[in-house]
Amino acid sequence: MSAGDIWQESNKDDSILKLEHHFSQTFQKGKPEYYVKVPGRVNLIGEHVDYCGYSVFPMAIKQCIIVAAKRLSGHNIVRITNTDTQSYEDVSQTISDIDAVTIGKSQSWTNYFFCGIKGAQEYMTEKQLKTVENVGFLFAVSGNIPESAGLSSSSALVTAALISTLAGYGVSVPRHQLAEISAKCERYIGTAGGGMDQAIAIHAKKGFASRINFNPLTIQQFRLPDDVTFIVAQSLAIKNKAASNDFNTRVVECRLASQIIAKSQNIDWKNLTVLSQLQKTLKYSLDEMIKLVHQHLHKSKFTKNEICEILSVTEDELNVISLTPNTTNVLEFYLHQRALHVFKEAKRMEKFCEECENSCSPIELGELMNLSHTSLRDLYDCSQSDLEELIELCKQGGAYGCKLTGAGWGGCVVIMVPSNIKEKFIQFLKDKFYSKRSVDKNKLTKVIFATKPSDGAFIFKSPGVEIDKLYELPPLKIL
Ligand code: NG1
Repeated sequence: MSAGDIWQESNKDDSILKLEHHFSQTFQKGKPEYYVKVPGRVNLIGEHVDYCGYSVFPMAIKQCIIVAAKRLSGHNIVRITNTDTQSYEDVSQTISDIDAVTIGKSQSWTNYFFCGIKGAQEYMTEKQLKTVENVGFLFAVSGNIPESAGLSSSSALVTAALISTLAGYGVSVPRHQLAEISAKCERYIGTAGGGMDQAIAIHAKKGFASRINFNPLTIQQFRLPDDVTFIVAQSLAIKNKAASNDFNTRVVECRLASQIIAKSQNIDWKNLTVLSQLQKTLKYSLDEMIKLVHQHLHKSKFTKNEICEILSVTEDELNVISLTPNTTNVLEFYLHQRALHVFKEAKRMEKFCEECENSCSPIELGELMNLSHTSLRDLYDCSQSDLEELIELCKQGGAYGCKLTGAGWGGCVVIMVPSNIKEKFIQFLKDKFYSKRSVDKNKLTKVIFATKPSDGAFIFKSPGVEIDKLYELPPLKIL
């Protein structure tokens, strides 16, 4: 998709019609002016490495968040409603009162949405764009990305809120910048994510998986083997990563690993926050980095006191330099295992891309996915018993490869199977895994489904609505 076509033709399927109906019922203000659609994703390889600066390899899925939007002239308020009224409350808020500190205090669905609005406002302030006085919004949201399942529902929501707000203010932002703004503003919720989810949500291309490189953000599209199908299966173990400090503890462990190795190499460690930066500074290969892990990080746990001694800082200093607000109470860190996972996963990711470009053998690609999962389980310690049961069954059912996708500790697995066994495989998991759990028969297609690489975010206007003429706002355009 080129940078210019974030605006697309109207696309009125059933979900849009339902959303439009909900919008009109709730706000009693006629029809939405425009819609923003943002997909979820699965990550095929490169797990828990984006926040260390290493490349990832996700693809967008067709499950998405859709926002129906209308601008309100003369009001500085935003009203947000969700089609799932049972689970999500409506909210009305003065836009200028949305602030990062309050957002970080709870993980309500509207706070994710506020992250996006806040991100849009900050971008406009930073670029000294003329703020649009007294313009508010009506937003109706619908979505079918399973929540807290590692399919990036939160980033899709934040990104949809960001694009909806910027579009409403008539601000043009290139796609790569949208991804960066969205990654930054989602951190207000309290997790120190690396940017994979927002980048794929914005840059995905139908039919392709994307290699996403960071610093600077670049995207390369890759074809996957023709005769395979990717299946997503939920473990049914729910993990809300913003509600615990597990995710941030991993981010911090990787940071501490890079700082301790940096100190051992006489490098100014205080400014080193990610492992890829350390590698760049040292000009070492990934294999050389792996050697450093073995030389300088012991396998047993590091206590906080020990880390303070090695880095010659007080606990208070360490809290400020290296930890996040929700990890200052963590007393034990596994640095050897986490750094080893990151460097080996970065190597696997490179191999995966080479394989896609060359022989594209499903057996080789599947093996790399399996190795990735084993490392996530054994070195990164972010698997979970239901996930493990599912992984074992996938292997028995004839998968080429399978792994947890996203942060883990529950959520989904992504499985690559030969296309000709797709139906049989899904039935196998239904019989062996889901039949033992109470899953409503009508919901089975939501807990296990085949997926294809889908397009990234786009905006489309309601048919017949002349957006640019509605208010005296700048034209709605995103580059
Ligand atoms: P999930 O939990 O699927 O949203 C998280 C991070 C990613 C990445 C993966 C692990 C956020 C928004 N997402 O994904 O950036 O680090 O874990 O590979 O923090």
